[in-house]
Amino acid sequence: MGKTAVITGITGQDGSYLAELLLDKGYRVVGVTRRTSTQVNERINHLEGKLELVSADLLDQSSLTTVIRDTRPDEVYNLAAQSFVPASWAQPVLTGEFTALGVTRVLEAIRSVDPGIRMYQASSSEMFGLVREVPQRESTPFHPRSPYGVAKVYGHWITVNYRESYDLFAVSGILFNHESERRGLEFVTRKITDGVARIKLGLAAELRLGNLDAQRDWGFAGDYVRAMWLMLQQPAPQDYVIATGRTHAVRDFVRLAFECVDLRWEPYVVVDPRFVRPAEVDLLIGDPAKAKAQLGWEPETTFEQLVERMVRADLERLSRTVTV
Ligand code: NAP
Ligand code: G4F
Repeated sequence: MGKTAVITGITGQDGSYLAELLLDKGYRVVGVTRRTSTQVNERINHLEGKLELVSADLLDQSSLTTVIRDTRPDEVYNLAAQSFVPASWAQPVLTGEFTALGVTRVLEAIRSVDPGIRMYQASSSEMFGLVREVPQRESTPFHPRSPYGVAKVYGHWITVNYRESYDLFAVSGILFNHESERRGLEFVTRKITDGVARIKLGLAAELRLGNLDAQRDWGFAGDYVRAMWLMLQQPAPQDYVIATGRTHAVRDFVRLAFECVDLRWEPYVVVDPRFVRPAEVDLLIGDPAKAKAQLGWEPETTFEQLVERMVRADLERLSRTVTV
């Protein structure tokens, strides 16, 4: 009999890639969705019939406990969160409820039903914020720079605390930015590749962005969900940094993306103060040495391949909408 996994955040970028990975491994996969008046499951529609979907919300303890009690998973991947950093200044309390206290609710559901269930918490490099060390590793102190980052620090420490208090197999993956053609359009990489494709196809004249100097350690989401699974297969629960070990400025991503369609970026990109944040995370670069040594994990997709595949995917998608 294969294992059962529950994934919160199944409709998100990472949820869709993780579901594919676990289904390939023979898992029964139960995805948690929240009730909405319209069902937009575009990232997992291709998995219809293979996934079980159940309804619960990170705000609602009893719904989470019911899902765990009824499905009795071997593993729970808590990927659900309010994950967009700018929205966390607009909705700081809600972000705290989802992204911070939501983690406690998932841990409580596991503890009350079966403390033997293994749990993965989606922690973030945003916790490093105003970085105290370069590159950032598991031991680097946190200094979050947004309500989102603060909420993720809470989620990280409550996971560690439940591990230490109740002996749960609960791990925290400190993942650096990871992207794909399934990334939300509001995040900078996808905003750029979508914008480049629109400009190339004559659907847009400019691309408005904020801080072009911010540096991020960008990897491919499909590589990163492998690390999540590996963390739950270890003999003991531990936290890991998952990153490529390379960093690039937003400007580099922009330049490469325009080069993919044989255009220079300068005539099209407009810096718009509306997209500049109240407090910025200037530089993220992770040290994935522990993950490589203990999990045998390494990223397979380079930065250049990532930019190329995202631009190609957006060009293909938008080409289908252009009438000839
Ligand atoms: P995403 O695409 O924004 O997906 C977020 C998911 O959370 C969606 O499925 C969303 O459901 C769900 N969700 C939000 N609020 C919820 C609630 N109250 N109850 C139940 N579900 C709720 O995020 P992602 O990029 O896949 O990231 C996955 C996780 O990793 C997040 O926790 C994120 O903070 C973290 N993380 C991401 C990165 C990255 O670079 N991608 C890096 C580090 C950490 P709806 O579809 O209904 O909105
Ligand atoms: O793509 P972003 O919005 O991602 P950010 O803030 O780094 O957060 C993402 O990665 C985290 C991991 O470190 C996750 F935890 C989090 O959930 C999310 O997935 O912005 C990246 C950088 C920022 O420095 C931002 O100021 O791009 C800069 N940027 C410049 N112009 C912009 C824009 N970001 C966005 N979203 N939109 C712009 O127009």
